[in-house]
Amino acid sequence: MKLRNILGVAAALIVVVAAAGYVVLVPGEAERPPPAGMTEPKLVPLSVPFTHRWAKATSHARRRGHRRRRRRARRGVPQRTAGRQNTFTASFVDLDRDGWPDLVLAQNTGEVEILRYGGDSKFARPDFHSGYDFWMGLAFGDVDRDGGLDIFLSNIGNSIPALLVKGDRRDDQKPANEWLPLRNDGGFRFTDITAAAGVGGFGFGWGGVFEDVNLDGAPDLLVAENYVKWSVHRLFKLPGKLLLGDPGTGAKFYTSDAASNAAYGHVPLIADVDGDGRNDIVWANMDGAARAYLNRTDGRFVSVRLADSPASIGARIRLAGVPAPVQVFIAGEGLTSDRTTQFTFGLAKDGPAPAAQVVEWADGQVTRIPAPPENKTIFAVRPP
Ligand SMILES: [Ca+2]
Ligand SMILES: [Ca+2]
Ligand SMILES: [Ca+2]
Ligand SMILES: [Ca+2]
Repeated sequence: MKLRNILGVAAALIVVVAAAGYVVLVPGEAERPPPAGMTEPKLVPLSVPFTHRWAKATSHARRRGHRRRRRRARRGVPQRTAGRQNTFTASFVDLDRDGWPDLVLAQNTGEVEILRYGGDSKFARPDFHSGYDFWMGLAFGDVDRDGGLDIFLSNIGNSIPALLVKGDRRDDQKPANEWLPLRNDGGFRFTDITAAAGVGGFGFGWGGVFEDVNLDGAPDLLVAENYVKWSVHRLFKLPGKLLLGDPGTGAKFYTSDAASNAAYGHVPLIADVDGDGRNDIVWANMDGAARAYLNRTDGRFVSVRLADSPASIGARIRLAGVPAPVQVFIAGEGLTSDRTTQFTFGLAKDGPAPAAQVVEWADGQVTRIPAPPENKTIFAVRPP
């Protein structure tokens, strides 16, 4: 047998063994179908003619960085954990409603850092510990509709055996291996609600965003998945997640395949592509064309668009007279991405109409829009 044939057979065997090992070592993803009666979103695929090659553009520099850290570790150079690896996403957002933006950082092989800023020129570190992992995506939404912004963080989940992805973690720093939804209990106290919210048992996550896709009033969660450089994901692709929030409690999620994206997702983007008032979905992908879905869900909603300017950053939008989540315009969430300035609120099918749509600007001014028209978008501009 020629050497070339022998190498071919050996390569095939390695692929088969790696695939078999992956199936044995790595659990599949959890599935939690929604209960009967829950609104399924109606999403229509849209052709998108651009391709994003993020992974290929950055992989060489990242490999060089990993080699340099390994050499330093072998020479006995002390290796700090947090701060030496990538910080994937960082967002300024007012978590305690004192009018000052606080800071949340999602970083590789470290702990999530939540830093409180009180306007006194320094950041304080509340007593919060997320566990160590490859934290990447960062989203903010009011999942329990109590007026306080809750947080969602993604990581590599259960997709890769922990012994293969140690990074800069020390032996005593155990990986979390689960995505992390945090309920904001006020006063910089946060509760891990992974199990209660049904967000455990998922795979390699990247950027995430909250959006009420099925217009039932409860924030839903979209999370990109896959890692193009982890070769087994070429065989076992992860489809990305659309998790529908429970309209009863809002703090529990169910899986839906209505916005599937098995194309190495980097981040879901939210924008009203066709201007009909319902926000649509664009998956930015690492190694292929973007994939988009137009939102054609039947349902009642009110929608407000802010000026796309720094004056809109930090604005809190809420409805008066009906239970609804608060939404906040945050410059930078998802994963190295941004979101639209259009905020859409789904309304209960037979519920009352909101008395007003209220925009609380970061400078303290308030714009109140009484009896907002349903199923269309209105514009709000911060007063001078
Ligand atoms: Ca604050
Ligand atoms: Ca909340
Ligand atoms: Ca929803
Ligand atoms: Ca739309």
